Amino acid sequence: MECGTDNICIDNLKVDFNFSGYIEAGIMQDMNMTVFVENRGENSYGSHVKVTYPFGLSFRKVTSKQGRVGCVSVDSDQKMTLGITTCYINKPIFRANSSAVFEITYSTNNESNFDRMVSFTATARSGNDEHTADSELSINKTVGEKYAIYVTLIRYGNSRIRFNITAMKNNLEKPVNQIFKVENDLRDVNLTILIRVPIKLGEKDIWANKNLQIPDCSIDRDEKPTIPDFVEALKKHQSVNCSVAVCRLFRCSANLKRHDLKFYNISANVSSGWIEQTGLRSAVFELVSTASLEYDKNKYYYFDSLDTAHFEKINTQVEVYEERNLLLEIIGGAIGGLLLLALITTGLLKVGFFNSQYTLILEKPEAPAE
Ligand SMILES: [Ca+2]
Repeated sequence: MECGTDNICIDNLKVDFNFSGYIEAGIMQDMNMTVFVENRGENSYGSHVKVTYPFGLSFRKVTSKQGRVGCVSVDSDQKMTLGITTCYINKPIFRANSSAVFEITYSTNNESNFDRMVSFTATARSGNDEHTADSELSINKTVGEKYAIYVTLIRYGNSRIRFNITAMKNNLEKPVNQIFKVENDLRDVNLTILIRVPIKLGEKDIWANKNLQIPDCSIDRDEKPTIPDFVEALKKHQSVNCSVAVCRLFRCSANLKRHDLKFYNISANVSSGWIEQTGLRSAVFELVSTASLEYDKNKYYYFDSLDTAHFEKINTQVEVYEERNLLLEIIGGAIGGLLLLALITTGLLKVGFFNSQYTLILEKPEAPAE
């Protein structure tokens, strides 16, 4: 035997485990737990590791990385009980000073609804009668569990409207349609889409309808601009956004299924009344609405860590122009044309163009007479 002179095999098992990353419910729908077992003592017989795992996970497979391993597993079938995976290591003898590494794959199903923290334990056992005192036979780890989501915001309706400011006494209106599309790719999710729409510049309303609404959204509040002197700001950048205008914040709660699409329409008439106070007679203003996503960060994490997909803006160009006086232009054009004609005629007379032409015409009819 390899158990020393006393002929008693005293093993010294140590177990540990970790997770590859975190629990990604809903993406891979698989999570891997890597288990490390060492025998730092003498030969160990019938050595095995018991892993307990929460309700909602199903045992899929075990993959050996080092040593031999064979597992059986029973999933939990109700919330308060645990699943148990039992893995035998290098059966029948887990030799002295050897180690084994294996990966257990559990899958999460879409319906599984964990608590935020999920607990796992691994316990090593053997058939040996004695174990050294410094054996590390049990370990418990808790893992945060979040649902991966992938939601994108896409804008529709970058458009252009035109206002003729010479006719602006009438307070013109032009229809505008700004649309945000929300696309949910990975899993069901509850979230809120926040939409900010400029509604007031200075004392004047931007939209003809003072009570601007977005279907499926509620009005949260009207936010004051951060830049009080909008006239100065708009001289530099003709962007009518929430820094210069009062913006209405809309909250749109959405319960989106996987692959759901949802559209949010800002569809109303822009009135021209606010333009005069800018002092600009000819400009292209950008009327900027924005949308962003809000979700429970304790429950969900964004699949793609890029923040860009969380935010989108729509610019509607509001072109302002002054009508030129058409009659004056026609008269001006006619006089100019006549002047040019006179100049050309004078020039041609000077070089004798008309004389030579005249001679040519006079000479022609004589030819057939001969
Ligand atoms: Ca011994």
